[in-house]
Amino acid sequence: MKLSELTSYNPITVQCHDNPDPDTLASGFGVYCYFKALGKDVRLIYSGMRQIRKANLLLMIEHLQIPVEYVSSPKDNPVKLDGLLITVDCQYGEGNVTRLLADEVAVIDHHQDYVPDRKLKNIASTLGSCATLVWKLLCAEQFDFSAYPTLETSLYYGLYTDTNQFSEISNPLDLNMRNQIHYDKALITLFRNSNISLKELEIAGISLIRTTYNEDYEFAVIQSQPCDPNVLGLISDFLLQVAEVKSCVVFNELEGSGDIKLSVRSCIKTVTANELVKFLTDKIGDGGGHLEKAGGTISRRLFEEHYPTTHSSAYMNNRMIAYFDSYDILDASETEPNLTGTAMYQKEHLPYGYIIPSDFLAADTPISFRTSDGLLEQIVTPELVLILHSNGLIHPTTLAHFKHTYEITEEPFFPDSEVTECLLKNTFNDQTTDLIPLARICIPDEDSLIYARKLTRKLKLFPLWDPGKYTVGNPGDYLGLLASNPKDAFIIRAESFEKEYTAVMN
Ligand SMILES: [Mn+2]
Repeated sequence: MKLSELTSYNPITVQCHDNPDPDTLASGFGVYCYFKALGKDVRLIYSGMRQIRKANLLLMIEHLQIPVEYVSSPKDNPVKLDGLLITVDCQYGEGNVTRLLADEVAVIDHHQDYVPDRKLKNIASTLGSCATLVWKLLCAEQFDFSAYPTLETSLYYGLYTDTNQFSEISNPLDLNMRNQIHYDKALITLFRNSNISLKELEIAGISLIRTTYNEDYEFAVIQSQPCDPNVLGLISDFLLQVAEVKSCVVFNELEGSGDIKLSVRSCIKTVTANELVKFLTDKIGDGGGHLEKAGGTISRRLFEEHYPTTHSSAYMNNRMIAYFDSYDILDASETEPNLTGTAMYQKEHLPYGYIIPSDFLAADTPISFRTSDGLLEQIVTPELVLILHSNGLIHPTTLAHFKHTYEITEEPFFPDSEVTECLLKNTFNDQTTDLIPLARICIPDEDSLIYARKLTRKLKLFPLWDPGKYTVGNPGDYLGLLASNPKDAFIIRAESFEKEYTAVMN
C-alpha cells in the first residue's frame, strides 16, 4: 500500500499506539504531514489510559512541533471517527492501541502481521523502526521534506530509540535513512539525555534493589512502582546488562485500571523476547516485539479470572519457570541425532516446485514469503532454495539438502488449479514476484526416507540451514530427521504430515 492510495479519503485520523514512544509519534507525524500537504482534514491522535508524561517525549513534541492530541475513549463507549483511521507503529485491534470506531481502517507498522486479511496495510516487519517505513513511503511519493523542517529529525529519533541507539539495525533500509536524513543534532542530544525524570530515577533505583533472580534459568524479575511504561524498558535494558541475567521481565501495575505492563528482554538465542512475552501474556493479555526486546499488557480482569488467588509477582516468577520448563531444545548442528521413538516414513511422491532465489535476486536481499507457519523473512544467499507446495505455500531449505533429497528437473511446475499465484516479496524495495512461472518441478527421491516422531512437548529446533534462529514445534507436530543425514532435522506441522508422508512397513 502506498500513501497515494489513501488520498480519496477525507477526513483522515492518524493514531499512534497507546503510551506513545518516539517511533510512533515520528511515524504518525510523517503520515500527518503527507496528508496536511495535500490539504486534507487530518488529525494526529493517541488514546489509552495515560497521557504522555515522559520528559523526552514532551521535549520532542514541543521542539519538533508535533501536533498530537490526546483522545479519551472509554471501552464501553468508544470514540467514533468519520473517514479513514490509520494506525501507525501498531495494528488496529491489537492490545497496545485503543480500538476507535471508523468507516475505514489502514495500518502502517513494522511488527509481525497479525491481520493477514486486512486490505489497507503496509507492514514491514524486518525494519528497525516504523519511522523508516514512513520515510520510505514519503520518499516514494516525492514528498517535499523542506516544507516540514522538523519531520526528518522526528523520523531520525524514532529510528534511534527503536533500535537501541542504532545498535540493532540490520535492515539496509534503516541504514539508508540514518545516512541520508538531515537532522538537528543538538535536539537529538537534548532528547537523548532527557529520558527519565528525577522521580523516575528513584523508582528505577528502588526497583533494581528488589530484583529476584532464578539461578537455574538465569532470569531476573522486577516489579516496579507505577511509572511510565517506557521507564520499564529502561530498567529491563539495564537489568539485562548484568552478567548473570540472560533474560528478564520488568513489570508494574498501572494506577487506576490495575492492568499489568511488562517489558521483556533476552540476550540468548534459545529465548526470543517476542516469544517469551507471548507466553507470559497468553490468554490474559497481549504482547509482541523483537528478538531481544518485547513488551506487553495483561488485563486485570482476565488476570483475576484465570489466576484469582495469585499475586502478580508470584505469577510472573511462576510463569517464567513454567516457560523454561515447557520446551526442549534441539540444535541440529551440535547434537548427535537421536532416533529413539521415531518411525520411518516416506514422502509422497508428488511433484513440488522449486526456485533458487539467488538466480534472480542479489545476495543479502531481504525477502518474505508465506509458509505453513505464516509469513517468513529470510535473506537471500546462494544456499537458499524455496520449495513450492501445490497449495501455494513455500518451504525454505538449503541447496545441499535439496540436491540430496530431490530429483531436479527443468519442467515447469503447475500447482493446484485454485492456486493462481505464489508471491515472493523483496522487502528492500517492496517488489513482489510471482514464483509460479519461474518454478520448475522437483520430485522427492525414491529413497527420501525420514525418521519422524510426534512431539509431546514444545521443541525449539535450530535447524542446520539456519543455526542462529529457532523454529518452534508444538505438541502434535512432528520432528523429521532425514534418513540419509539424520542431523538434518526439521519440523513438520501435524496437518502436512498426514497429507505428505506415509509410513514405511518393515
Ligand atoms: Mn516502533
